[in-house]
Amino acid sequence: MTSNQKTRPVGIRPVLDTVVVGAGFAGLYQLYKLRQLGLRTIVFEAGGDVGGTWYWNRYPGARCDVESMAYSYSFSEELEQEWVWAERYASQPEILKYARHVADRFDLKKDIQFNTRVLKVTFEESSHRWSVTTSKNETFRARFVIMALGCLSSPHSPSIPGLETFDGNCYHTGFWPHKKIDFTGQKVGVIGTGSSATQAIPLIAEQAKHLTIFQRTANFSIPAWNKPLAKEIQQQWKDNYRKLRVEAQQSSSGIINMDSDQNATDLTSSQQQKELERRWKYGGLIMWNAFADIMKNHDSNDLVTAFVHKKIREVVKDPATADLLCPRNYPLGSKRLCVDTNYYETFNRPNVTLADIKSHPIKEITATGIETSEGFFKLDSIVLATGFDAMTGPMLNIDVRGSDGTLLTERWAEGPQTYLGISMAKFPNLFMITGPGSPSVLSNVLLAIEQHVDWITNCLQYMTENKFSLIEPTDEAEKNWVQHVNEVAEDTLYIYGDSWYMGANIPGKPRVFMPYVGGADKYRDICEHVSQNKYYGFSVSN
Ligand code: NA7
Repeated sequence: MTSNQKTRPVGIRPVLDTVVVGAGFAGLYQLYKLRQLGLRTIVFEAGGDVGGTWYWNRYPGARCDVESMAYSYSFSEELEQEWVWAERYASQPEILKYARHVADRFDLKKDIQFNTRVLKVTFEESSHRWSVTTSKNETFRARFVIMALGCLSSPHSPSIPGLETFDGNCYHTGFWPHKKIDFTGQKVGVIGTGSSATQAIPLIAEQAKHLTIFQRTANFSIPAWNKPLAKEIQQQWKDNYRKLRVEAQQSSSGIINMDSDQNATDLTSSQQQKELERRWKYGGLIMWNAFADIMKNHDSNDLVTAFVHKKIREVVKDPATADLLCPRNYPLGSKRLCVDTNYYETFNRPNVTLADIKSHPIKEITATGIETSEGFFKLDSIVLATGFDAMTGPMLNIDVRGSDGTLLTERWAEGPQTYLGISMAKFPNLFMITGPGSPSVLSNVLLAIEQHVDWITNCLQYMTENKFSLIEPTDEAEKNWVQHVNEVAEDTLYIYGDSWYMGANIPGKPRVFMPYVGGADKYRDICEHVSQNKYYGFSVSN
């Protein structure tokens, strides 16, 4: 302890250069980069360890829907070369192990305070510092705040009457217990049929005595064809990583082999079917970009929809169940595509029932089960696979107050207002990693994270070198960006799905398409252009 620390009154903390909120993949890499700049940084993390999404989402079958060789950091060649992935798509335990490995390898944990939630961040006009208050009732001051909160970190529990009266066990996929849950011999109900549910359902069905799936909206799910990752494939990636990373950065989706440059309308019917079969056999998210016009042209989208319906009917033996599982009334891809292992096959099991709660809504949950307008389902456990208050929820859960007392809740009342999804007018020196208005969840998120962290780090270096103390976007730049984000979305079919991208899954949330759909490659160019032109659209001052 230095003499300075000895005499400091209790409760007063030294002024930091930077506070980072969150120790998932974004926060970890941001800390690594800030250290290189020599900035004094503390990371606050609500969980008990690193990993973010992969720390919390421990439900059975949790797995990334981007292939493991691509869903990994690119900033360290040594890390790239030494890490060995076990499967084509990494499971949650393996990804969490990877995050822990990164934290240990780069000695990051010593600057992270775990089990500490940031509750309030306030810009202090007098000192031009952010004051950051945590759940441990401590307040820190910092020049910069970087929100590394994740896009899907605020679990959403539905307000179904009686939910709290249920006597059995109730779990949320996004807040899964750390101990092993055994459903053997139980009657289990899963509410929801999004990505989390489609991954969990096949495994729960293998254990449970009986599983009932309460489906409000059928989702499109594409087989992952997951398998152990062959050594040769892994080596090919490692030998070509630099080239492949650049290729990914220069693609619209941030994922290689995914984008298409051919419109369905330019192909014959047999060419269309051949391409769809090829993508189905490859598996996973690439179905989303089967044709260049899939998210632009209803007819092109309809033919991919019909193809997936055909596949569902080929797998699911009971025609009525197959029919219920066929998604309708919204374009494929406008809600996040699911990537599964044996999802549709599970409905052929004798111990699985699909309950259609669109036609027969849930009336209430009682101590012993779920009452729908069709009848009563007696249950021992309920799994809420009901998603997240996505993209804006994590920010709005913190009491954020900018200059002139501006409240984030008021600023975002009609939907998120950001410049580039990275910064906001009235919130000087505050940055968001993969915030609303950036491609984030529409691209390979790890790539999106690295791009934002690099951009923010360069910006802080620019500020420091030029002795600037404050940076924030102008109102005009922010307004223009929000308008651009909306315009590009309105030109696509994305806006026709009641998705979490649109905020449609949360009652009362403004319906705004939140991620930037203009392409990760194009977006990267825009960010470069901004920084290379003296942070065009920002006002910088000392
Ligand atoms: P999602 O994709 O938001 O799925 C949530 C599911 O829960 C979806 O099927 C919803 O039906 C259903 N849901 C939500 N609220 C209710 C209520 N009140 N009653 C019945 N059903 C409800 O979340 P996930 O966790 O699966 O996935 C999130 C992302 O994580 C995913 O997209 C990947 O990127 C990874 P709805 O469709 O709203 O009718």
